[in-house]
Amino acid sequence: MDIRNTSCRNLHQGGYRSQSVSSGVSCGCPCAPLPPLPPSPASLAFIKLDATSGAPLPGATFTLTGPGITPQTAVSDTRGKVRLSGLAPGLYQLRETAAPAGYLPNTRTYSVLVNEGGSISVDGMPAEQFSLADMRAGIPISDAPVIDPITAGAATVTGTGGPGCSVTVIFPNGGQAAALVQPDGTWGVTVPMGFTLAPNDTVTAYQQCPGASVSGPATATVAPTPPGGVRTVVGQVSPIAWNSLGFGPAFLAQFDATAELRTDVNTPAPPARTATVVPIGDTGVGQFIIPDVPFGNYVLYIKRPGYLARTLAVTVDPGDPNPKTVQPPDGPIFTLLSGDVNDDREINTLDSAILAAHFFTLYPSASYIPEADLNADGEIGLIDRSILYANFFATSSIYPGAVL
Ligand SMILES: [Ca+2]
Ligand SMILES: [Ca+2]
Repeated sequence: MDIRNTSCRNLHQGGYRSQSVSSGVSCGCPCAPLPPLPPSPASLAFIKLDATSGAPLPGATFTLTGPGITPQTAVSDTRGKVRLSGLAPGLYQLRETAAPAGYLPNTRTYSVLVNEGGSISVDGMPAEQFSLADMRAGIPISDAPVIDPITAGAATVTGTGGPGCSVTVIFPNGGQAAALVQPDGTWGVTVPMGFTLAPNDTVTAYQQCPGASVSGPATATVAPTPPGGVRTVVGQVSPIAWNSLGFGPAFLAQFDATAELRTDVNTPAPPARTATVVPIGDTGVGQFIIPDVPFGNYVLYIKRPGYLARTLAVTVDPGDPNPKTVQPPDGPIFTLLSGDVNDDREINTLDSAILAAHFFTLYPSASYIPEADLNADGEIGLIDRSILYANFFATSSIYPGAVL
């Protein structure tokens, strides 16, 4: 059997082709190549025109890109002149990246060839004969809005634009928010619920002004929250008048609870970091938002007059998202138990004595006290006493993770 043929067949079966082998012969030229002449930087200059009138058109932005160069940008001046200088020999691409207001941008990409001798051609035509005209738009195009710098976790996106124009913001999750530009030229939208802006996210905004078409996009990249910064601390609270009996939205509207970050359970942090618990629609749940909390260790203290305080050790540090959501160990919502009339974190005879002293008083009489009106119905009466006795001897220790 011929081994070479077998080998050859196997190679072909494997899908390979034979290769030619380099002979290794080098060039016999005796002289070294001449060193290249230093490239002579060239300049490309051309005129930007109004396509209808032929008049010079200022305010058009051009960008020149090419291998190994930083993109170069130039704007046409009052005489319509555009100048891009310092060009080394090579092939570049020229594009109009922004048209003046009221004009349709020229979308073509032009090839710019800079020769060794410094002469330039555009799309094969001598640069001296090159000019570029923009069509006036049938409808003027709105200017793109300006987006203010955004940091990760921001709750709002703001910027400037034309007063009376509308701005639409597109978020990385596809969510949109729109706002009217105020008379002072500012606008602001809220980041969609359930979405948090992360570092390096891109936010896009468009502007549309009355009588004009939609602008091109404006974009902004989300910056990381600076170290040593702050976080917004948020959480949810729900009242429980007695044991697991909940109360509805009408009750919650009167549920004047506050959430506070303290340096320890008995010491409010200086300055005060307190927020009111605000009802979330008709859900029967309220939300607190404590902004600008510096990194550190805190005790979260949630209190409604007449209810056992809820406490929780909370650490705010750079690893936290913004906003930072705090929740108790037993679920997403801090529930509060009623009957602690004197606010000593225990429901006992002291509380019942105070309630008895204010028995059968009605809001807004001087003897009515909200902390004894446990079901917040405007009357201190039998229901409140029943609630208090149902919760008798309960202390803040019923809450897992409580700081006592
Ligand atoms: Ca008490
Ligand atoms: Ca009552």
